[in-house]
Amino acid sequence: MVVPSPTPARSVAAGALGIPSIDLSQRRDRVAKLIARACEEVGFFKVINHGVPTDAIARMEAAGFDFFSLPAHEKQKAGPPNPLGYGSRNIGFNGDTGELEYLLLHANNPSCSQKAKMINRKDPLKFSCVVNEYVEAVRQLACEILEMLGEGLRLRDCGALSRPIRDCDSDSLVRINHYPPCYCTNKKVEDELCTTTTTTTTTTNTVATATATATAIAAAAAAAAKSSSTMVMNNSSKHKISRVGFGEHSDPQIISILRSNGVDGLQVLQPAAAAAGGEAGGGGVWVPVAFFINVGDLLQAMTNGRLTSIRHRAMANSSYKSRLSIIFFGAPPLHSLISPLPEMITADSPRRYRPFTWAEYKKTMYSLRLSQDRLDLFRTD
Ligand code: GA4
Repeated sequence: MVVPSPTPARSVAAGALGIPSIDLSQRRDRVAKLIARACEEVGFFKVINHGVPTDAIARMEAAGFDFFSLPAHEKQKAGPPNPLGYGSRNIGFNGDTGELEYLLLHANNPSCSQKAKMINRKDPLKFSCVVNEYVEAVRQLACEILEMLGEGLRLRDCGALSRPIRDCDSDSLVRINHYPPCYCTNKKVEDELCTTTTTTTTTTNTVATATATATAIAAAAAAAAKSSSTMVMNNSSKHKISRVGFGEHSDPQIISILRSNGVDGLQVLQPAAAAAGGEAGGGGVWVPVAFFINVGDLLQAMTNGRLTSIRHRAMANSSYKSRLSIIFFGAPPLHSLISPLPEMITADSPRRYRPFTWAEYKKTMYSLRLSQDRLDLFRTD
């Protein structure tokens, strides 16, 4: 079933949408309520004071930029993405494309496959250590957020949402997307592309554009400036264009945690000592702090539709800088049974989804296009 085109809407700036920003250093009971409210009302929010070490983020971003600055034939050795590995423009197996290149890796063992060994041939161990360090910090963040969500939703078992991701057989993934700078010499083409973009953007979609607004760590930005990607379209052109980099979709897993080195992002001022690698600024150091969190399809199913897996998309880069986003997709083990939690099924809210395994859901998702609504196929009504 193909999802009909969303109602045409304007592109709205992220700030204007009022995306909730949650400071995780507040009292736990307050944070738990805020997370539950953000998940119910928006399905998307950003977190600050999340505890993921700044230098782990910087090392991960630098490793991404190092890889994407390799010549195309070197990068191709880590591809094709079937489904894991290096991909360029092609997304999934059913004809979706986007203005990006990416690395898709298993979160539990990022360099286990022969392909992954091609990512950093000189030092595969270093690459895998950097990814492991980042993934473990972000997995911990994902699980803490899910446990607080459980408290905020007053679940009897507050670990029910996080346990599948903590499981050592968890099928979680990490994706590094690289959106090269993208320019156009032809003003008419630019206008056409920009018009198309504007008329198909929905309010909910713009949240992913917002994900492009977290600011780069200074070290990674320096790496970006050095990056000589083979996907850069035309360096000599005058006009910036805005196109879909990764089309509209919802994330299939339980929870997604995204960081981006977007150009005009959010920063907070921290004491100099607290922020290694940040950009110096007056009395302190400006460091990017936000992670963006979104509810995935499985969390929608486990909460019987009380939380909604938000549809989003990412625009292709329209700046002079390469943009890198890193997303952790928290998923259960392949054979876990996904079913609405008992307390989410009530007289007012009867069961909406039949039980299914993650393996079954994955099979369905890979048989469909990016924008298709897969969870609908598991509804009981
Ligand atoms: C969307 C979320 C993740 O990026 C992803 C994507 C996956 C892929 O790129 O291989 C999918 C897409 C995502 C959903 C539908 C299918 C599968 C591309 C596609 C057309 C890694 C995931 O898990 O699902």
